[in-house]
Amino acid sequence: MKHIIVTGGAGFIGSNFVHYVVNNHPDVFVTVLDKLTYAGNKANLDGLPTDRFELVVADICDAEVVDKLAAKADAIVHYAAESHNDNSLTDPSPFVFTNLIGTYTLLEAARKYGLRFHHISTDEVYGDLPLREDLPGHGDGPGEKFTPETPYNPSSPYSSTKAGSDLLVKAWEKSFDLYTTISNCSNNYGPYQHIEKFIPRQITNVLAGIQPKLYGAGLNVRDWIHTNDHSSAVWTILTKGAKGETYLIGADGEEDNKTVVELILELMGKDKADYLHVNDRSGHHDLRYAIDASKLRDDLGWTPEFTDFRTGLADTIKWYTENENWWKAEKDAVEANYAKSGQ
Ligand code: NAD
Ligand code: TDX
Repeated sequence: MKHIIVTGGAGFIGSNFVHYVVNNHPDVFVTVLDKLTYAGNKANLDGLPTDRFELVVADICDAEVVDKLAAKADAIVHYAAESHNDNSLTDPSPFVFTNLIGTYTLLEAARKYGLRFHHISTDEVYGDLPLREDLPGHGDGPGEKFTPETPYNPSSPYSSTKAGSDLLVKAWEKSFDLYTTISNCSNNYGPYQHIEKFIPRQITNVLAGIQPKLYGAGLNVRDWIHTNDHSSAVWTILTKGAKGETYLIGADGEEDNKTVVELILELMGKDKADYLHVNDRSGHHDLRYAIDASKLRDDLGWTPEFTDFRTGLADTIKWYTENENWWKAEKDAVEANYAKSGQ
């Protein structure tokens, strides 16, 4: 693979992968295809050598642009998506276009030129799990974490359009013999995450003198993985993954939201109780996500490196503290938007 297209490569996770590839694989040229929505940021690609990558600003639904780029490439690694659950509850429309029509457009180009296709998806396609204390195996028993065999059961317009995009990828593999793989990853954290998301929102709240905002009682559990580990996993699957297979990516990082908010406050030298409970996510707020990544570990030999959540969170706090220029201009608008729903 000498030339890969990375869609959504100016977003949080896609840009981490672009840096990972450019830094570790000097023989690969990267074309980033990104529309630069509110979530995309050119600055996420700063410092990359211009002879190793290019940024093409366009929509993945634009079949003409996609066709031209695909004609020159060997593979598509597909990150671009509308990615925030809360936004999908206010206006599902861009989720349907980008996540479904966009994925279809890329698959058609991959089919025409016979490209390798890796699809980035989420554990949210599986719905949610009961809390550990309500399970006989305390969360580790058979069927108590997501596996590639877990039936799809998405809750939100975001997760349902991601589920639909996964199904398109599976169909293009079966119907047209395209060499596809899918990865479903758990919640990512790290530098460059948009401040609408849980962890960076709370860190930048503290930095801006605003109290952190916890939805409901904060008992919901997320399985946190550092975005650097997500990138190494995707590279492993892209280069070693078997055709038509799904791999779950996770690093055994379950924490409830209340614990995370309290840890952020503690690491930032504040009173652990200095946060507000606000309106819960509307509709069905998924209770618990947990990944069984044994297929990726056992079959492809991948292991995560950044498994100390406290250290990873401290590094992330340091990054947002030192990079106020990256997030400050957007903070008021993001908070004003949340205020409309009492959050
Ligand atoms: P993000 O919102 O930070 O970035 C999305 C990127 O896609 C942005 O750069 C945006 O400009 C671009 N984009 C959006 N619509 C586009 C379009 N129509 N055409 C071209 N570019 C477009 O998202 P993220 O958190 O980096 O997530 C990336 C991928 O990883 C998504 O597919 C998401 O579903 C998946 N994922 C995210 C997480 C997480 O915790 N954030 C976990 C598992 C999987
Ligand atoms: O201010 C907040 N307070 C709060 O308690 C926000 C923004 C969120 N929350 C809660 C809701 C969730 O239980 O924190 C948890 C995490 O919320 P998000 O950061 O919005 O993530 P989530 O809904 O879990 O989805 C994320 O992980 C899976 C990503 O946004 C998705 O793109 C990915 O697929």
